[in-house]
Amino acid sequence: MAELKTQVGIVGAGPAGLMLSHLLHQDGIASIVLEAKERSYCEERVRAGVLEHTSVEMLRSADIAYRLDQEGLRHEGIELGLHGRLHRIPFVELTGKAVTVYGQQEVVKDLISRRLSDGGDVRFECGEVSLRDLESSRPCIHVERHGNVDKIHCDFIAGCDGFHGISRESFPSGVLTVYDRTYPFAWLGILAEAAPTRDELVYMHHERGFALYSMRSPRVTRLYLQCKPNENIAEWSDDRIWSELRRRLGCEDGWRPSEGRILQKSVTGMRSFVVEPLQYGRLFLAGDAAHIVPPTGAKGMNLAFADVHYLAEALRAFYRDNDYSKLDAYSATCLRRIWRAQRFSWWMTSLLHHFDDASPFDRKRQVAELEYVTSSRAAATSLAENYVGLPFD
Ligand code: RFL
Ligand code: PHB
Repeated sequence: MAELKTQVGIVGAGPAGLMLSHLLHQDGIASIVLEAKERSYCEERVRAGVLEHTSVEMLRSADIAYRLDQEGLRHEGIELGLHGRLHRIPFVELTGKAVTVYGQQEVVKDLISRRLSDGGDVRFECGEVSLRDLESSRPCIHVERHGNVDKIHCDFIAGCDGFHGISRESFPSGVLTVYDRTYPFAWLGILAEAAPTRDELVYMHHERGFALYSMRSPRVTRLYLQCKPNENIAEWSDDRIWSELRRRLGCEDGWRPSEGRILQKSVTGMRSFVVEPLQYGRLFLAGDAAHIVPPTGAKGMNLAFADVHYLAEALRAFYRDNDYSKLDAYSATCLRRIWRAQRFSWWMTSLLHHFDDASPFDRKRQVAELEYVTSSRAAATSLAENYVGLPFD
C-alpha cells in the first residue's frame, strides 16, 4: 500500500481529464490522472470530430494546437439537405467564425503525449477507483490493483470519468437531480477509407432516416445513418450500409458519397442527460460524467472542454488568491452553458431525424422548419452561432 499526495486527483483520461491536467500544470498545480483503460484504447477510440471555434481557441491558448493547426480541417459552414437538395449555412459569413474537423482521438493523443513529456502523472490501467471523505478538506482516492490499495490524498477531486464512471455514483443519494431524455433511434457510424468528395459536412433529412456525411482527413470519411435504438450491427453488411448511404445521401445533382473499405462500425444510442449540481464537497464533475448530448449538434467534447476551462480557472483562483468563490459558482456557471448546448442538440436532433410516431402535422411542420432555417438569414444565424460555439460567459 502506498500513500501519495497531490493537489487535484483526476479520474479519467478522456478529453476532459487530460485537458484539465494540462491546464493545471500550466498554472503550476499538480495532478494525478487515473485511467481505467490502457493508453492505446484511449488513443484509438473513435468518437467526436468537430471542434467549435471556442475549443480551438482554448487549445491554442493552452499551446496544444500544433498538430491541430497542421492537420485539422477548417470548415466555414455545413450543408443541410432536404429532398435531395443541399443548402449551405455559411458560418463565417454569419458569425465570423469557423469550426475545425479533427478527431477526438487525435486531441487525446496530443494531450497524452504532452502530459507525459511535461512529466505529468497519468496512470493507465489504474485498477478500481473509489472516492472517500468528499466532505472533508482532504478527500482521498483509493486505487485497488491486484489486491493492493494505494491512497491518493488530494485537495480536490475532478470526476472526468465519462457517462459510465464512478464519480457521479459517489454523490450521496438524494443530492443529484437527473434530467434525462432518450430518443427512439440510434446512429450507425462508420469510418471509411475513402477520400471526402465534399468540403463540408452534410446533415441530410430523409424519409428513410437522417444521414450525416463527415470526414476525418483528406483520405478518410466518417458517415452515420439513423437506425433503430437496438440495431444489431451484425445485420449490416458493408454492401447494405453503402446502399443505404447512397439512398439517403444521394443528391438531385448526382452527388453521392465516395465509397471505400469500411475500417470501423459502431452503433451509438442517443440521449440527452444532465445532473445537477456538478459539485459535492470537494468533488467536481466535468464532461460526460455530468451530461450527455445527442451527437447531432457536435457538442459533447466541446462541452467537456468548456467545463474544464471553468474548473481550471476556479482552481487557479483558489491556489493563487485563496478565493473559493469560483469553485462555489462552478456548477451554476457550467450549467448555463450545458443547458444552452442541450437545447441546441435537442433542436438539431428534432429538426433532422425521422420520428416514427410523428403525425402528418408534425412532418409538415418539420419540413417547414428546415425550409425556414435554410432560407432565413436570421434562422441560419441562430444555428451558426450555436454550432461554432457560444462565447464563454
Ligand atoms: P470520455 O471521453 O468518456 O472519457 C472518460 C474516461 O474515463 C475513463 N473511466 C475511468 N477511469 C478510471 N476509473 C473509472 N472507474 C473510470 N470509468 C471511466 C474512461 O475509460 C475514459 O477514458 O469523457 P470526457 O472526457 O468527458 O469526453 C466527452 C467526449 O468523449 C464526448 O462528449 C464526445 O465524444 C461526444 N461526441 C461528440 N462531441 C463533440 O464535441 N463533437 C462531435 O462531433 C461528437 N461526435 C460524440 C460524437 C460521441 C459519439 N459517441 C460514440 C458517443 C459522435 C459519436 C458517435
Ligand atoms: C463526426 O465527424 O464524428 C461528427 C460530426 C458532426 C456531428 C457528429 C459527429 O454532429
